[in-house]
Amino acid sequence: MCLETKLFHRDTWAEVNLDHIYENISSMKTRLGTGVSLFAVVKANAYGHGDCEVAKTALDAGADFLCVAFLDEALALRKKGITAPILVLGVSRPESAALAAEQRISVTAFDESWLKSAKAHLEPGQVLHVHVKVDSGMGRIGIRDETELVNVESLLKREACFNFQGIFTHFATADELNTDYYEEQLAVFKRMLTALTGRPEYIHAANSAASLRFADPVWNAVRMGISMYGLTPSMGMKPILPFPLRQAISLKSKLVAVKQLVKGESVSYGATYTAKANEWIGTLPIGYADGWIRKLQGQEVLIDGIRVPIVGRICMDQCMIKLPTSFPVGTEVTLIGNDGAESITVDEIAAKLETINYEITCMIGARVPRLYIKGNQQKHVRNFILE
Ligand code: PMH
Repeated sequence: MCLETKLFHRDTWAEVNLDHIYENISSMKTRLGTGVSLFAVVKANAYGHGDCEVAKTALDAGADFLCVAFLDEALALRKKGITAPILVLGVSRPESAALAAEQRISVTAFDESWLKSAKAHLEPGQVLHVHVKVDSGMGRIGIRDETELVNVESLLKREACFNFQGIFTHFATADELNTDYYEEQLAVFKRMLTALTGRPEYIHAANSAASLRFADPVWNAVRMGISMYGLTPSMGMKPILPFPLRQAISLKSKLVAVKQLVKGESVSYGATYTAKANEWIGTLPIGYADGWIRKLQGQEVLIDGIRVPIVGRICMDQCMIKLPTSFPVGTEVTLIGNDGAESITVDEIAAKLETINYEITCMIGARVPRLYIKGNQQKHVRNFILE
């Protein structure tokens, strides 16, 4: 029995090619050269790809740090044996400072009062690693005022319970071809840095888009997210990517039922699709509860290397496709990925849903097992439901 069928019991799964992730990181590292650290962004379950598998691959490929959004995501990585440095990019509760320090998890600070409160929650002798966030124009979190930054720096230096490990900002438009706003943000960040009396170990600003397009001596680390997964930060950037990105994720299913509808018979809730002639219809065990949302009605899938449409409304756990002819139950169907000469990219699904590729990989649900490919072989399966 192959690994795949032992570890999950419904024929819908996502394949994650860790070799591709490794290659994307290696290409970025070559581009960065020496002296610039790589922070691998594995928040949101590694953009839907699976946190510890991607984290391990990133570290193998030479990533220096991992980034997550919330402390719980960092703790989940620690629980799975990841000992590498981790930075929580978002807001942590000051009450969690002792836990973060104990687990050697770096946190983001963006005001003085947070640090004072965190200090009160640390145990004697503990040291909390802190990265200070500067809001240079994203308008999300961060220090916007030089005087406050100076006060934060002196507090961090004064108090032995803090290690001022890094300072960073985040760009709002680095993926847009017009660079005006990016340049303004960079100038704000540089001005803020000049207010400091010293420099922490890590200074980081660039996301994928900025690191794929620009280099600046002001930063000595980059935060690589979407490009690690082989996806372009924006459609506008596709023609100017400095190296090829290899999409890591595919989404697969199998026909679980095949029948012939007689002309005039309908399919699914609302009976919105009616056969115009005698038509072959296949059923797939994937639906909106897996992230394959109802707006994907009409989207094509691949079977035997050809494109066929999803017909009728997508149900919670199932959807139907129109087949050109009868196919055996058990035939593999590709919703994202390659089949023969045909391919459906994450970007195609994003375009269909009028959104960005980031949202597509994140929305593939926890009910879909992830099957990992490494060294060109099926390596292991992660089934979140049975964890
Ligand atoms: N750093 C921070 C602070 C981020 O929020 C993100 C992505 C990254 C780095 C990585 O960016 P990249 O994936 O473009 O390389 N954050 C988000 C977000 O909050 N919404 O979409 C992407």
